[in-house]
Amino acid sequence: MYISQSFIPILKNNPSEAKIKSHQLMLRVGMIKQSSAGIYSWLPLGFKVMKKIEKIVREEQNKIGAQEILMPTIQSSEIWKESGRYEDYGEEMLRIKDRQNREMLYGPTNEELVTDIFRASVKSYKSLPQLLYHIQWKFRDEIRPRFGIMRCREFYMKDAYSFDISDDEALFSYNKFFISYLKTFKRLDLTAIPMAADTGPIGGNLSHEFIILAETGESKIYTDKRIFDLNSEGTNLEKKALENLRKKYEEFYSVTDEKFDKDEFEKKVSENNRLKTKGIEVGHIFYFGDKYSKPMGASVDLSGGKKDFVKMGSYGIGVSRLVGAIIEAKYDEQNEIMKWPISVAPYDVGIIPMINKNDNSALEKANKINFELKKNNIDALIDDTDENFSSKIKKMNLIGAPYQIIIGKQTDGDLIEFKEIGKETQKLDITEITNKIKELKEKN
Ligand code: P5A
Repeated sequence: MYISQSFIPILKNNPSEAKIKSHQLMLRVGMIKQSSAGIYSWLPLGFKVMKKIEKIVREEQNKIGAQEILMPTIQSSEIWKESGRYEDYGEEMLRIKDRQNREMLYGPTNEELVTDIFRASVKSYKSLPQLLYHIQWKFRDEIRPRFGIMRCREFYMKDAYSFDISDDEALFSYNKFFISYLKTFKRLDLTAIPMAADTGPIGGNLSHEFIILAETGESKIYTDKRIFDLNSEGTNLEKKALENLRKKYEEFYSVTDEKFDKDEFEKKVSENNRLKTKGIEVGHIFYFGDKYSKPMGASVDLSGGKKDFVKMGSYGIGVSRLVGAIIEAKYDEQNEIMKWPISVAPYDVGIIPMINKNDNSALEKANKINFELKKNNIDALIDDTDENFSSKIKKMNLIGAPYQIIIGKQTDGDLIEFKEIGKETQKLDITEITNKIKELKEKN
């Protein structure tokens, strides 16, 4: 893709209304455009990144046996009255009336709707467990939408729901999502720490938020530094293995603000391992048993002839928020360099030819290189404008393709100037370059 033909509306300077770096960068390189308070359009660069994140989230859901569905954004108030949340949800819920004067709403979450789907067709314990998820827009009329897409009113969420026969089986499902979240965030090159959290309007008594550290985050966290050394490597999806994985994490004190207890923190964590900081909540999982299944009558036949309400959990990932969270974690604001992880980068490589008025040879060379890259499924953005070299580099550094190819006076013969953004330039031939990028893409 040529920059001259792309829709990447870059601003010369940082927009003054943006207070945190992800919001600044997203506006600066035209990833999003605000359409009204807390509501955004996604422009090509931002949309590309979000779609790549969505793909990874989907793959990791499928790996634990969750099945994808798609529920609508508009819901009937009836099911929310059944669960008792219609009034409780308060002003965050956007309520709408249709032409028959029926009360409808724009879904802030889908516990009721998915329970309604489940109860209509699943009748026997033999069909359990069921793990269902969808990736869909949500609306919450946040009192203070801020920080761009980090806390907005309309946002894109992956929400999953589990249905099980017993508490014990339900915790097995909970643990499947626990590992799936660790793996998802790792593929996005983020370290997200599970922290015991409050359940708020979703309900239940077991819950973890997945938090990435960031000074600009809205969640206050208290944790034991040693938790950062843990990972899920080598853990399979068997019940016991998953139980042990969660135990391994829960051994270390790690909580959000609402769960914080100073005495417990100081008792359990030695002074040099204590970390009080801020973070961004990128995922949140809940176990709430029969909170929805009981009032909504979602029960199944048990083996002995009795019936019981199914035990449920729900599991959310902020897909659109993750775009901002990755920027918060990766953007070097001082040097104005963004480096997207290759797994979600809007382009794999930026090609920067130095173009002179009377000499097209650099652009021709760029086209040839791009042809080779394309053959290997490597997506490049070529700066074909006649701006000066340093402003081209600046622009490409903001767009954040993790690799750059520079075609200038130095380019002689088959060797091409290639660099990982922010690092030293190397001289490689096109085969070496494609192999390097292909290898990295395959790993992710
Ligand atoms: C879990 C799935 C739920 O809604 N019901 C279905 C449960 N959980 S949650 O914590 O409220 O939200 C899940 C994730 O969505 C993101 N998120 C937001 N992103 C942008 N703007 C918002 N206003 C917003 N609210 C929630 C977060 O990543 C959260 O973890």
